[in-house]
Amino acid sequence: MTGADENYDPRTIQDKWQARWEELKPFAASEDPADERPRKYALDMFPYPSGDLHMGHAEAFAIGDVVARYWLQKGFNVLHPIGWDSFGLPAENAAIKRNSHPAEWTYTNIDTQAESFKRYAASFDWSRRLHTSDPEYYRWNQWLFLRFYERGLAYRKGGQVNWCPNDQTVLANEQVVNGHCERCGAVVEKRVLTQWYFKITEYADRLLADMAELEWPERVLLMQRNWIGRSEGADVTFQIEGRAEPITVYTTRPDTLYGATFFVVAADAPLADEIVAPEQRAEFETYRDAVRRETEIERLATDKEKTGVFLGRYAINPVNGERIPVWASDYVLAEYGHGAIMAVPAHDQRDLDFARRFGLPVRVVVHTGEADPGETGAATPGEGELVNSGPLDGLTKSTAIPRIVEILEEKGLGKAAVNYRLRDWLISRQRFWGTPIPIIHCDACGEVPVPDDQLPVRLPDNLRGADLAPKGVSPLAAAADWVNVPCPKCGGAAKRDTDTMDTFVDSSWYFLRYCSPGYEDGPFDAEKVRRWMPADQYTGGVEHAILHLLYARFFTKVLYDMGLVDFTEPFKRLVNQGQVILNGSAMSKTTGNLVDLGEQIAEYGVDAVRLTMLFSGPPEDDIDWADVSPSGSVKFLARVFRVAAEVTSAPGADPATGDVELRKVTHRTIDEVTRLVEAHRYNVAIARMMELTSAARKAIDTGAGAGDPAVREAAETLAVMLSLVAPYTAEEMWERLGRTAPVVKAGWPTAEPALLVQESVTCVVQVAGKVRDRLEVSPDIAESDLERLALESEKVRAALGDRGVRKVVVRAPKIVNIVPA
Ligand code: ANZ
Ligand code: ZN
Repeated sequence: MTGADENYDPRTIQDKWQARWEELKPFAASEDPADERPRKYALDMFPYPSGDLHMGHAEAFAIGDVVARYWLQKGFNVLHPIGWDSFGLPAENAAIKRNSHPAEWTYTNIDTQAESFKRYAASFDWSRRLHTSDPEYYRWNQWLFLRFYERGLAYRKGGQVNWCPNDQTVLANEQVVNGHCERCGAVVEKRVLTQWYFKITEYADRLLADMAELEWPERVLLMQRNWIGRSEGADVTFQIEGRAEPITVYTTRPDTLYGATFFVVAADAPLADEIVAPEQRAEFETYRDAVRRETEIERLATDKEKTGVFLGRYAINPVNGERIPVWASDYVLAEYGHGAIMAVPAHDQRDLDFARRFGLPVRVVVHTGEADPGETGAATPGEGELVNSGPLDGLTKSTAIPRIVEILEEKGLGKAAVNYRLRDWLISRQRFWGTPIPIIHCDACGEVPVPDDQLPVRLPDNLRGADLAPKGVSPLAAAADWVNVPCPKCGGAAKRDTDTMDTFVDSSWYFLRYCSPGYEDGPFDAEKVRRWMPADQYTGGVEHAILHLLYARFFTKVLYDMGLVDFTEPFKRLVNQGQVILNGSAMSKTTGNLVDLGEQIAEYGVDAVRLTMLFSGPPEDDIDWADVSPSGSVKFLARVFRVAAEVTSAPGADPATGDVELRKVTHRTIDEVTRLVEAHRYNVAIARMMELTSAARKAIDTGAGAGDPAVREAAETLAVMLSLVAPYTAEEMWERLGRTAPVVKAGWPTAEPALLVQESVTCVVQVAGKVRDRLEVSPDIAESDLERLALESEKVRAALGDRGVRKVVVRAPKIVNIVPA
């Protein structure tokens, strides 16, 4: 063994093995029916091709890769695919700037990212690669749209929608974050437009109920639950004087019905316009127009003074016949419940603010023991005893609710009701680079679906540059030769729908397409999907907690109802990685607070970057790149590499004849790392590998020597374990050890139970120099653990009495000396 051989040179190793893996294809999932290995599906959220891979990708894909490689080592037939979410606005904006076609920018970036992924040693089955902007893919978006359409789950309706003035397109509610466009950050406006929707509300209950079977982070489930926003209450009908039709309101507090002192209709709802009295119309219209100009943020701000207009009408309280004035205001939303409310100022803060602003009466109907809200300005929403409420007097809030619902139901004045915050998913966009909606509008026949055999409806390829500039209507509208087509039904002159689909449609089912890419008879081969799905683990960012993850769950349920899949949840287990940040804040090109992945790799090598990502902490934590040490990772890799390079025993040497102490460390490491990897505690698993490396080093230098079979066993174990984290180094170690590539298929080691038996040692605990207790502890107990155990000892506490501790001296594992204050 020469010195040069023992040098760790990441660049040479990377080049060598990247080329070899291209030949070996160790990561192809097998579809061979004779392959009896159990299957696992490791899914990563597919990237948007915004440029080259960045640090965020490097983290997410390092995590997903550990999972896939672990399963491969464990002998599973693993599906670990990759593709690109390649429709979307940035490509279009780039094309406008460069006077080119969005496809040019998109596919160039995809190629760059694909090369970088290969360099990064991501264990993908490249034969399944897909791009959602390929007609072979988006054809099936269109096909699925048409199936949704047939089932009444895709429909067009007019109404108020969110409009991003910057991107010049509508947005789904899910894409409006605190009143801002999720993509560009502009303040979202309201417009009244006719748009396409998917009826996700029909699945609200199932989306809630099925969460019980998901092994997902609790905070993601909570975000989905809140977004769906199920509430229980009652619908109550009020007559309006001078109007035949009664008006229904939704309330979560029907028990407070006797405390309703006024009535409020959403100012921008058609109902307000319909019922306003002639003498109030002018004032109302001025107010309504102002409300329409408000952004969602202004509208829902709780600290803003309440505004409104009296509509000159009265509603009749159904239980006591009382006449209460009807107002219009912006704090009632047109799109929630029935767009109208009974206002109970004593027990609802918004109503109280409104009542105080306009001098409306406040009547307490639930006695909570708190001060009078009319005087304090603080509503009392809590539990209490009912007063001023006829048959409800003396009941508590929680018994009064079912009682009043019963009374209302008997009299036909109301009924129990459930409401959701969730709205239908608005999917049409007025931009070019997306899936054309496969509908043709005919004056004679109305909406006519494009027949299946005419799919895909391809994007026209003659639009480029300035043709794509946002103009409030889809750029496709300008492509006359594309838009004007004969009606498929009557043959008359008709026009294509010119909107494209939200790109979240593309990502709602791509994981199914991976199971049978290239399939031509449908979006996926049901048989293959049955084999692989649901995905065993899904890895990606928490920013998708609501958007993508909710939509994908919805799609899966619809496909289940269509009989196309036999499961109702797509992702059993979800892992959300944290962000890679720098100096305490998010990385960003504009502020220059940025670390370039390519530069990190050039400087430290792929393996060190991957190792650093995984070693920095648990996957869900943020990584501050200013606090980590890629050069420390390089040193560790060099150290572990040298251990393998120095082994002199022959492959297959019987470890049973080797040094028992080292073997014990090796097998304890196997046992612990297995459990740590299963629990996603990769950082701790790596720490264990480092300890084993030190033990092996010690054995070579001052113990059994490089020829001992136990040293080989330790080195081989390290190579296999490291193949999850630092694949290039592991592969080179494996080869140096005289084994055959690829190491990722070497098989995960199993710990020998006999070597796990831990003797204990007796630790003496002294207080002020006197022995007070004896603890049986593991020989490799950490100092901090030992200190804690000693301080927790009853005998030690008794000896300390009420004295504090000045100092603790720990000599693990044998002595702890406590110096009292
Ligand atoms: C009377 C009442 C009394 C209410 C009380 C609350 C407390 P969630 O839980 O979000 O479903 N509401 C109903 N429709 C509304 C709309 N379109 N815009 C604004 N507010 C609306 O909230 C339901 C409650 O929000 C309903 O119960 C209603 O006010 C209000 F002491 O009715 B409540
Ligand atoms: Zn027609």
